[in-house]
Amino acid sequence: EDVIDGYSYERIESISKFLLDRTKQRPEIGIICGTGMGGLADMLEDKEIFPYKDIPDFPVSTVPGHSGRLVFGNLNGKSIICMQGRFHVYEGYSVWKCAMPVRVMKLIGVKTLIVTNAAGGLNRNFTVGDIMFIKDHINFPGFGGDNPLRGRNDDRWGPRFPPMSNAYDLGLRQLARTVAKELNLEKYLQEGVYCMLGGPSYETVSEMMALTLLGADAVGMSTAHEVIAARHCGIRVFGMSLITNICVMEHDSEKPLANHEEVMETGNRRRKDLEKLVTGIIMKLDTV
Ligand code: 6GU
Repeated sequence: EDVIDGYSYERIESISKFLLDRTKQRPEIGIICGTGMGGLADMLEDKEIFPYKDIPDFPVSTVPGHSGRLVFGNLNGKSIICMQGRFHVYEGYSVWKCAMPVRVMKLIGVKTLIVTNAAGGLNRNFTVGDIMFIKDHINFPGFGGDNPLRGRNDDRWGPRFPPMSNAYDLGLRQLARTVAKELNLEKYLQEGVYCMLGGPSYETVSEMMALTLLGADAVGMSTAHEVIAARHCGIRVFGMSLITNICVMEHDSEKPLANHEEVMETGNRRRKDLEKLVTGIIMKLDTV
């Protein structure tokens, strides 16, 4: 058989059952923490922590700066499930495996997913430390046929050919803008298109220029496949990128390129603001 089976519905059901048997929490909000943003999970109260290695049939994440655990907890009385550390294609996992935890969240009862990531800024108006609300994505691996929904479709998740227009919920973005205003974070605020590439190498100058021509404002190595899986099964999505470095788009430039240390450091510097933003959004979620 040449058709991808991925994780069957039943396999994901048994993963979610494993978790539901071990926690009384029934979160309707999920968070995926990007590089350097694991503090989002740390701020939860009454945490119940499941390291990926202790969850049967779960992959394990291998990147420095990513803890690799599912955290259940409360934020001002609201139950949350948080992926502290995500799976990346460059670790060697297929996109459908990387996106699988989103389906676990679905069976746990998640209705709204907040995804965060560290990204390189392509838009010339961006500066390091900006927060970009994602209004759309370009799923580059998808251009080549590598989509998390590739393979047999199980209609219990969603349709064979799901639309991806309005993948990033407008109502949630408007709410997030209000929260950012209240927190005086407007000066760091951007809104734009996130482009996912597989990594792990950063982009060449010519590749960055090509992505800019395509309309991308930021580039990173995650998120798009998770959002596709979420939209497929009817979870609404809010996404934001922390701009950790600015892409140098000149050939023969002496300026240094992005490095993982810079990405981590910017994450640490703006962590508190991101946490406040996410908390504020979650507090107001009932209103949209
Ligand atoms: Cl410049 N590129 C990619 N692909 N991912 C990043 C990045 C750049 N900066 C942070 N993450």
